[in-house]
Amino acid sequence: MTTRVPVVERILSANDRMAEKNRELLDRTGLYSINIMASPGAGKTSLILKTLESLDGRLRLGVVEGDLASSIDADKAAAAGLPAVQINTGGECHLDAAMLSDALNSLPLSDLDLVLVENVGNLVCPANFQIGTHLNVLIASIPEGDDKPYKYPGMYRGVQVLIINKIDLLPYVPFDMDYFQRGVEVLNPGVVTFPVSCRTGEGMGDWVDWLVRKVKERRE
Ligand SMILES: Nc1nc2c(ncn2[C@@H]2O[C@H](COP(=O)(O)OP(=O)(O)O)[C@@H](O)[C@H]2O)c(=O)[nH]1
Ligand SMILES: [Mg+2]
Repeated sequence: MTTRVPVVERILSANDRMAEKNRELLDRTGLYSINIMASPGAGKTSLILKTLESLDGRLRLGVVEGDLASSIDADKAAAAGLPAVQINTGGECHLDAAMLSDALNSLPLSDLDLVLVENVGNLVCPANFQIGTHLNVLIASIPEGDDKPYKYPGMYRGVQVLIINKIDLLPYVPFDMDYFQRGVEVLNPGVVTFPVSCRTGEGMGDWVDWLVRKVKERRE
């Protein structure tokens, strides 16, 4: 008697298939890409602008901005001299792979090294949608409070880099860094972490040096 061996295949959703296509396009063009996620006001746009400044020409950046409405963030990136595309999601609380695909088509990909994607600001939906980028980055900021890893575990689990922004506010805002980091460690042990201030520039050197190494490693 023959026994049937169950074959379990991952059935790709339409979004995952589109995310794979985005990744193929990015890889074919030799581009590295980052999905930046955080709550509203944590400093996503500020990180993009400060990263541009700190890179000082070492990488050529393009920007995709995701918001429910307005082109405020893409306008800021464009004013800083970056090729930028704004996605307005209407009511959606996250970017999806089809939206990123449209945005990539509007960027001069062959002139770029790195695409920074600012996802819609919240700590829930973006964690559940792959868009095809290479790296997921979460920005936590000091005024949000030290309990967020405990309250939004899904977001903290799925990222490869954690940026702790607004460290210039540590003297003024109650924030127990040990408590925060213990919460992160349970969800995402050893996650690469950069404490920074986009206001003063503290910590930005370590972040951009790491980023430049990451982009170069992929090319070798
Ligand atoms: N004190 C301080 N404020 C910051 C820092 N980074 C960003 N901000 C401010 O936080 C607010 C929201 O920043 P923004 O980059 O627009 O956040 P986003 O909504 O995540 O894109 C703005 O008023 C920024 O000037 C920082 O490191 N320190
Ligand atoms: Mg923003």
